[in-house]
Amino acid sequence: MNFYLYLFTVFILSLQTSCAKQDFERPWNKDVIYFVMTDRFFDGDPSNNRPEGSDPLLYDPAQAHIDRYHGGDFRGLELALESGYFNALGVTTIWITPPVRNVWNSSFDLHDAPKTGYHGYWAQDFLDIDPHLVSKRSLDGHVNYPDSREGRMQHYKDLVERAHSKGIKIVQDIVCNHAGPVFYYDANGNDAFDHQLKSEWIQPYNDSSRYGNAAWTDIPKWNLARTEPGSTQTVLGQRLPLNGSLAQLSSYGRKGMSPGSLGASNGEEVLCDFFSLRDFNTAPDSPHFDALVDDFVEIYAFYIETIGVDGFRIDTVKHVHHGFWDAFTHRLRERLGAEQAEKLILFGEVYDGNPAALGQYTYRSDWPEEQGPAIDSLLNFQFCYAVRSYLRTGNDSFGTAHGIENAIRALGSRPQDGRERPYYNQTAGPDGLNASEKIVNFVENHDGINRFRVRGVSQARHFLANALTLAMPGIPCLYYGSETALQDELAGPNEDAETGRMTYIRADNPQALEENPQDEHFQAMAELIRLRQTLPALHGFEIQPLWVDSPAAETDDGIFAFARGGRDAAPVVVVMNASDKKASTSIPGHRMQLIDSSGAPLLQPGERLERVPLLRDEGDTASVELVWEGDQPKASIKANPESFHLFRVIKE
Ligand SMILES: [Ca+2]
Ligand SMILES: [Ca+2]
Ligand SMILES: [Ca+2]
Repeated sequence: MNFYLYLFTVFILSLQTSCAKQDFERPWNKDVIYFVMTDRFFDGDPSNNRPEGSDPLLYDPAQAHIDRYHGGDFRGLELALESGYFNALGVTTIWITPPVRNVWNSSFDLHDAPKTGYHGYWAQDFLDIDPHLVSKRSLDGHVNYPDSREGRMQHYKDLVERAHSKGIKIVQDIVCNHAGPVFYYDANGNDAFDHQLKSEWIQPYNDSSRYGNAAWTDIPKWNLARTEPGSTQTVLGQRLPLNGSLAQLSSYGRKGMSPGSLGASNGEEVLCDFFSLRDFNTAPDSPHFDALVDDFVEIYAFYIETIGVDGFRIDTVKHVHHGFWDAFTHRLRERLGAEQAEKLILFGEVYDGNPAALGQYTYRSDWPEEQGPAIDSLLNFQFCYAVRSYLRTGNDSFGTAHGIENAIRALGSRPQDGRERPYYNQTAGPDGLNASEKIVNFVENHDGINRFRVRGVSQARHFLANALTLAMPGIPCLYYGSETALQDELAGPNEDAETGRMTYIRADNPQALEENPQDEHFQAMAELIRLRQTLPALHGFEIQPLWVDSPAAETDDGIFAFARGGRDAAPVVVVMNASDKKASTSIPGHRMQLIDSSGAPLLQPGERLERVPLLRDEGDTASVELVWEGDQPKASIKANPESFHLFRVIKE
């Protein structure tokens, strides 16, 4: 065979195999997740911005009103995939907001402020894709998608396949806690939905019983209708035997909502409506429990098996009975079989900074009889809050990194309250990794905690926070727009706001898709992502905090340092300085001790630390003074203001 022809053949073969889902051999700790709100990424197809029959008020062509549709869609993601945008950044997984058909408007005060389902968390049909997201034709123009569930699912499947062909996994955001406002409470007893009355959307929490006046809604222009699917369906040639439980009022709690209950831990947070979103009654002793679990398992297994998605991010975990998660995760893994279950990740959202509150869901409620994992891992809100206390204090001031040290220690320790189990389940899941090893670290998201970079938070601080996320054990998750340090100027550091959900690639500036990868911040982020993937210590699991800013002296103000690797990989030392002055890993009389997580020296005599050069460097930005006390290596590493450093151990 001609050599060049041979090369070409190998190239084609490798392309073909990389398209197939089962060829993702990399474990989840080697992935870097990019979280995107599909409606806010890029409007690749303006023809779907006002689906047929929808209220035209719900779409904002200016892409300014935070509560209305901005037009972002699957085509926008496909165009970004094709342009090589995500590959240039180096992210390997895209987590998309729920793509299912939503209630399009939820507002008792429509005339003043439409509040729309652009984010995807208000399901109306769990087995259909929202018409705002899909196109009439495939990207190459060769396939027409019928205007039906079938056509919309085909477009979703094509999007997932396209991502796979670029080496990128897709994580779908799923909800089991609630549907959208699919029924109303007939508060005035007139057998009609008076949508201008708040009381018909939201009823006060009823502790003792259920409301008997719930009735299905039907307002087509807002896509308000009885939940689907209501019976067995066949989609893309796949028959889904369903009990129809989602379309039965008896499957819902119908207890109303109290504003305080969302932060409660007395059980109300599990039983109440989420504002006007209708709560499923997920109690394991309810008559419909098995039917409800099985319907969710069947529907979500379809997205894995037939659509090809690689994992689920699970919404509102703490608002669902723990026993529901036991049954759902077990039955889903059984339903998929060993081979698929091994590739799957299930990570959950529990809006809480306490590791005991987070980690409990990695255990089954019948632990210790059953040791295996329930939900694989959690979004690490403890880490998120800790990084914010350190780096997002506003006006370029900084806090302490002690909270980050606590979050690191929580991954491998147990509570001090006498409980016999660690915070996170250490029993490996089907993929061989445990909950600590798959913890999902992030510093910003779409909810009230908002973007990291708001008013008063510099680009440098934002970079440090993301660099820290990429240097942690677990799975780093970056929020869309963070690659160019997108700033939310409407919100400040101590405000609860969702204003960071802005459109990233704006309709009036589509060339940003090509131009942003040239941005310096983008390239610096891409470089760190590459380093995480190529240095085994950075995607490994071993970590040892080495230095946290001490109140004893000012010489180390703003410093945080830790070691990665040591026993399981060639060590890397990470040093960062959050202050606006030079600072070092030492105070008078004390230097940073260089040890791994077992307490053993990171360096042997004859070795030294060598700084990994980074794009963000301006000249020599850190100096290392290494001293030996006997066979114990210690270092005073002096770092420039607001700087981030990686050091490798090399022979002299
Ligand atoms: Ca669109
Ligand atoms: Ca009424
Ligand atoms: Ca609930």
